[in-house]
This record gives sequence, structure tokens and C-alpha cells, in this order.
Amino acid sequence: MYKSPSSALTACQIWLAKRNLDAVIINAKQNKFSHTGLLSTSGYLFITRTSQHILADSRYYHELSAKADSYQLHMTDTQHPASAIINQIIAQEKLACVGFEAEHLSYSQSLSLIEKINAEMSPICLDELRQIKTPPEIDTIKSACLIADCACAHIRQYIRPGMTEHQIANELEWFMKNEGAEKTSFDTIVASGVRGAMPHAKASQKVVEAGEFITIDFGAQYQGYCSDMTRTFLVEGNGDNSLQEHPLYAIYQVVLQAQLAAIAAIRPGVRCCDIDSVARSIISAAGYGDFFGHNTGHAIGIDVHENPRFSPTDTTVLQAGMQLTVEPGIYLPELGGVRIEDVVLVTENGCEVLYQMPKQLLTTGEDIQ
Ligand SMILES: [Mn+2]
Repeated sequence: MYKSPSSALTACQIWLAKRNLDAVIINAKQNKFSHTGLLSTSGYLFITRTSQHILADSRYYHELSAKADSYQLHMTDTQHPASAIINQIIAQEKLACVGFEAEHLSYSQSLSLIEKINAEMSPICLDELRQIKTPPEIDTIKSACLIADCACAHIRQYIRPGMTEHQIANELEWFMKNEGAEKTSFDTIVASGVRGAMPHAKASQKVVEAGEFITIDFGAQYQGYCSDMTRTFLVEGNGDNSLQEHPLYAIYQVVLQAQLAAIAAIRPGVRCCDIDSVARSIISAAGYGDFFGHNTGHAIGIDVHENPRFSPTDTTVLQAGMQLTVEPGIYLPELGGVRIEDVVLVTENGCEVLYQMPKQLLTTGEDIQ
């Protein structure tokens, strides 16, 4: 599901008026999607205060004409480049100030656009229009999360000592696609043993060994929306050693405590940096502050990483309808690491965690008690 074009369009035209702009050229796929229902880097949207246009080449024209019938569709080709069509509309509607997504264009693309378009060009950012998710978007993200949640339960039982990280990533990705995912939200992270100390270690040919910790960070893209989930497990076959004696057991408990405390603090009206601080202060108080180098979380939607962030500096105030990850971690060089990540939906009174998968330290293979 994508936002009904009328709600995305109305929001964009209100935004134009607020910014004193006459029109905006939209090229980022995540900002076109709610209008067109198509996740494509090709083509442009041109929205003025009184009209709305999609500019696409022959590869996308017919699909778009079926999906976005409240927009004027223009076919672009070498004789009719997007800039010429936009200039025509600018002349017809007598537009003066046009916004463009500078952060989604290269420097040379920006220069070329400024040169070709007959209007005063103003760099803008449309991110704020995606921060509060609509009910249909929330439903779709919940479905993306359900796919990840089921895949997580499956992979925990699938993992055996002797498998490579690649094998585990492949199984996980196959499972999610079989459950309806279009693709993964990002390259699957499978980090076992000492590789767990690298927060973004992509799955490798390393063989997973009994008694290691294994961190799996992955997500499904479903109907254009992303999920993002991390769990750290103990690989079965730890022998007679008790779980409590594992060198990473203590940091697991600290990360879990930080993650739960951050989630408990999430509600409308709280600043994002304060949520980061809840998690960070617990990790710092336990003596691991230097080993938690990333943010506590990020908003998620059409893009896997959106704004706002649960970072030390993001003062955005939480509102109902925002969806963010909560993913503190501790990484000890040459020893390993732990990260636990959920997606949460900010509600009127607090937040809802979108995964069912338990968070106490679980061993791979066996059934959850
Ligand atoms: Mn994440």
C-alpha cells in the first residue's frame, strides 16, 4: 500500500505554500513513491500549487498511467527532455521559485538542473513529509516487520555449528522472499564470534562455531516499505559451560537493559536525543560507553534509514505515527559483540513494539522454552 495520491499531493501542496515555493521537482524514489506507487530512481515529479505532473520515459510510462491517474503524465525522450517539459509548465503557470532535492542529486546534476530550469531554484528537503506514517503505511510496515519476525524465529532454529555466515544469510533471505518480501531492506549482516565486534559485518564465508555469539541484522522490503531487526543468539553446543560464564553474557544483559529502558521512555513529546541518552547512560554506567559508537536508532519507512534519529544531537520531538528502530549495541574488539533491535511505532500514550521475537538470550536450534 502507498498513501493515496490525494493525501500525499495535498500534504505536498500545503508544504509548498508554507515554504513560499511555487513548485517542486522531486527525483528521490522515496519521495515519489507516495504519489506514483512506483519505487524508481528514473523520472521526475513536478508539483505546483495547482497542478501535478509525472515525467517518465517509455520504460515506466504505461505502468504509471495505470497507477497515478490524478497526475498529468508526460513522456520524456531525447527530443522532449524533462527540463523542457518543466519549463513549459513554468511558463504556462508563471512560476518563479522552484524547489529541488539537492541532497538527492550529485553536484553536477544540481548545477545542470539550475542551468536548465527557467526559475529561481531553491534546494529543499522533503523528509519531514514522511515522518508521520499514515494508517495504510503503518499496516504495510507491520507486514514487513511480520516477515522479519517469522524469518528470525526460523533462522534461530536453522543455525547449526559448521554452517557459514553466507549460508545463514541465504536461508534468511530465501525465507523472507518466500513470505512475500520483494527484497532485503539492506545487505544482511551475519556476524559470528569475533566478527560480532564489527557492527556492520556483512555475512562472510566464516564458519559459525559452537558456543559463539551470532548477531543477525536484516530486514524485508514489502510493498515498498522496510523492516529492520537484530537479534544476537548463542550458537548451540556450548558444552557444559553455563550461559552465565560466557564472556559476552554480561554485555548481553547490559544491551538488553538499555534497549528495554529506551523503549519504555518512548512516547509523544519526548525528544529523540533523550531516548538515545536513556540507552547510552545505561551502557556507560556499566563501563561500556566507549564500545557503543553508533546511534540508538533511526526512523524507518520507505527508506531503511530515515530521519529523525535516536542520536545524541537530534532534538526532534516524537509524535504519534512515527516509526523508529531501537538498537543499542556493545562491541568488544577481538571478543565479539551484542546488538538487539526492534522497530517501534510511537502511539498516543507510548509505543508499540512491532516484533514478537523474545529478547532474552536464546540458544540457536532448540525450541524456545
Ligand atoms: Mn537499523
